[in-house]
Amino acid sequence: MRSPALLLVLSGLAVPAFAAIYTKPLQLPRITYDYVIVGAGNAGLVVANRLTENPKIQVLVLEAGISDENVLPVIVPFLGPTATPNTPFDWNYTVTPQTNLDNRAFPYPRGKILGGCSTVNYMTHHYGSSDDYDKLARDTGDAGWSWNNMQKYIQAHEKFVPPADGHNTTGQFIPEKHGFKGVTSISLPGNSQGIDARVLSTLDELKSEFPFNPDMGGGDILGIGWAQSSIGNGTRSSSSTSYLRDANSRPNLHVLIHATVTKLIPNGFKNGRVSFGGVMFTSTNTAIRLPSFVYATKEIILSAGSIGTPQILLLSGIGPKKELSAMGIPTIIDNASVGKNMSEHVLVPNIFQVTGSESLDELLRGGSFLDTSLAQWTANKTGPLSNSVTNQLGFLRLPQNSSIFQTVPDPSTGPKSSHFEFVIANFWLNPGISVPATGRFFTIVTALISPTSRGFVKLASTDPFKAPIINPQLLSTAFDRFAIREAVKATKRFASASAWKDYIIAPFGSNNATTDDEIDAHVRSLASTVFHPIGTATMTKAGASWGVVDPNLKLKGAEGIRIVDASVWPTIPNAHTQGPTYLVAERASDLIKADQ
Ligand SMILES: Cc1cc2nc3c(=O)[nH]c(=O)nc-3n(C[C@H](O)[C@H](O)[C@H](O)COP(=O)(O)OP(=O)(O)OC[C@H]3O[C@@H](n4cnc5c(N)ncnc54)[C@H](O)[C@@H]3O)c2cc1C
Ligand SMILES: *[C@@H]1O[C@H](CO)[C@@H](O)[C@H](O)[C@H]1NC(C)=O
Ligand SMILES: *[C@@H]1O[C@H](CO)[C@@H](O)[C@H](O)[C@H]1NC(C)=O
Ligand SMILES: *[C@@H]1O[C@H](CO)[C@@H](O)[C@H](O)[C@H]1NC(C)=O
Ligand SMILES: *[C@@H]1O[C@H](CO)[C@@H](O)[C@H](O)[C@H]1NC(C)=O
Ligand SMILES: *[C@@H]1O[C@H](CO)[C@@H](O)[C@H](O)[C@H]1NC(C)=O
Ligand SMILES: *[C@@H]1O[C@H](CO)[C@@H](O)[C@H](O)[C@H]1NC(C)=O
Ligand SMILES: *[C@@H]1O[C@H](CO)[C@@H](O)[C@H](O)[C@H]1NC(C)=O
Ligand SMILES: CC(=O)N[C@H]1CO[C@H](CO)[C@@H](O)[C@@H]1O
Repeated sequence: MRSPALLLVLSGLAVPAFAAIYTKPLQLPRITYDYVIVGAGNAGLVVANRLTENPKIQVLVLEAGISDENVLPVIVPFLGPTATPNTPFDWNYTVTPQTNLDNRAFPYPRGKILGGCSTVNYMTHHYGSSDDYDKLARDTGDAGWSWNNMQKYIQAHEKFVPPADGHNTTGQFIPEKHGFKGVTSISLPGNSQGIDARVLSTLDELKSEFPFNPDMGGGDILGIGWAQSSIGNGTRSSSSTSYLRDANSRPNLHVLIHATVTKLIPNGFKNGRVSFGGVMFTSTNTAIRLPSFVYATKEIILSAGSIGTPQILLLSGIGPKKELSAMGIPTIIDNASVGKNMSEHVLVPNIFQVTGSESLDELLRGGSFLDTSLAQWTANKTGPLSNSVTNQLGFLRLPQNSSIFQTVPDPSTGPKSSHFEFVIANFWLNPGISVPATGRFFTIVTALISPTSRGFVKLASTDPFKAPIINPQLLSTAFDRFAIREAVKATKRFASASAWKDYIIAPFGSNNATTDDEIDAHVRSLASTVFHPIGTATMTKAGASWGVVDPNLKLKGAEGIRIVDASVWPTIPNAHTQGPTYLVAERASDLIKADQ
């Protein structure tokens, strides 16, 4: 997706400069703050915004990455998939070779930029099932995490806005479930993908298996319906363009970019526990790389994400003593759970060859269709580029009588939750593998939503600039392999509806699989992830024998550190994970304020 037009548009974009952003440590007006937030990502900027609502509270955010100003691929929605992997705003991680995926290793992007992953993701936005939150409340013994209580944070977070094409959205969502006065812009699809009517007709023809869901936003997630995305006015809405922009003019909020945090520093004992107050970091924007220090008088908020957070904990001597000792790191808090129980949504693209000229593949090939689409987007933020990658998605359950349930208990978070997901796209949607030079494609992406495999993140080196080892151990259980196989079979039933008869020519490549063995081979050769890691700093009950944070998100066994990001979710929600991360960060802000 490279074209000369990209550069032209880039130079013509006028995005207002951020006020509170510093680029070198010496520019910081102070070294002591009430709160130091590590990571200006999805969650970190929510907390930064909420805490600085009180003008007396001084907050510093340290971010390893760059500014998102004028970075076209993270502004134009359909270009989102070009923002990673291996770009100047990606951490460029790779997973270890995956035993159950033909020993393939593949890129594992994470945003290294203001807004973190909310700036580089595919913008699908929703919150998960009510079961997800009610299970979290049960598992942690804190009713504050229940769906009943968490829904008020949807009102605080989202500003539901009209789609880019201004179409009549009656029947595509349920207004009562949404917020219209929050911070982050959310909207329904802003451009037809050409197949919208075929999808709706399929939901009608095969309604017993694929029922229409009138609102995919959250709570009741089963069925297939219109996708909601973090897009407003045909432009990406990230935690940077929303929560940070919103707090830009506050003199009590400072953000330092190019600042990689390397260690959390203890400053004594409090209530019989190790207390932390210092943060060590290294600027990558100075001639000589020397460590710098800042101090938090109230709390350090660790929001470095599911990979960065365990890495920083381990570098600070907080983690499994055996592993730390083996690396020569003195153990400050022995906790076996740090970096463990990582959970992911496995993704498999199921691609079909199609007829006609409706598909959007030409956009990926960067020809004249991309040029005219960019011109349209530049002129008035409409057209195919104003839209995300999908117009319809859905969450589905395995039948109750599935053979796997004779040996494995149902791992979904409850009866209103799913086992797998469909993401429907009218083009070649195969993350990491380029579209062939010719041909037209339609993709039903399947994702495993209730995985039982658990992986881990651990240090590869004591050098904070070396990537940690990331092994999600995808499809390492019989349940996971069964569920993804059944998900692929479901796409074949979906594609057999009459609406596709004059559209689909044939399955593409290994999607021609019919037997279980062939389907398993198709999965092993193509599967990757939806980039939704959670669980590496799990929340458990206070006093539990495992877990990293208490239900109030305070680091177990420590004073002065709270963890606020996707890593605290013990079980992966029935959602793409930015929405659940936003809600956790909104409630975390209330919990922090309550302790002031
Ligand atoms: C390619 C991709 C596509 C995705 N698509 C979707 C989607 O369509 N919908 C959806 O809901 N979710 C999607 N996700 C997932 C979702 O975006 C993430 O789950 C969520 O944003 C994570 O938020 P977080 O706050 O936990 O972490 P992040 O947003 O990653 O924030 C962590 C921040 O900490 C910084 N940091 C890390 N280490 C350090 C350090 N040592 N020092 C200083 N700073 C540090 C990082 O640079 C980053 O800015 C996608 C993710 C990716 C990568
Ligand atoms: C990731 O790769 C890109 C492209 O090679 C590079 O510009 C960037 O600096 C890399 N990021 C990191 C964290 O190494
Ligand atoms: C939108 O469509 C609904 C029914 O389909 C109709 O009742 C309503 O008047 C329409 N709204 C506008 C603004 O046209
Ligand atoms: C979107 O556009 C409308 C109308 O032009 C404007 O009022 C609004 O502020 C814009 N929203 C954002 C988030 O830019
Ligand atoms: C991983 O999670 C399970 C519960 O799902 C728990 O029993 C186990 O102790 C956890 N492991 C670690 C190392 O925390
Ligand atoms: C946006 O611009 C395109 C041409 O580039 C035009 O066809 C379309 O009508 C415009 N849309 C709006 C809402 O102004
Ligand atoms: C499950 O039940 C349905 C009918 O309710 C039946 O068609 C199907 O064959 C059953 N599947 C198994 C694995 O028993
Ligand atoms: C399915 O496609 C593969 C190529 O991906 C091909 O090798 C195989 O022969 C095809 N099988 C059938 C039955 O068409
Ligand atoms: C698994 C484990 O070691 N968990 C521990 C994490 O740290 C807290 C506080 O030290 C302990 O209570 C947990 O048992």
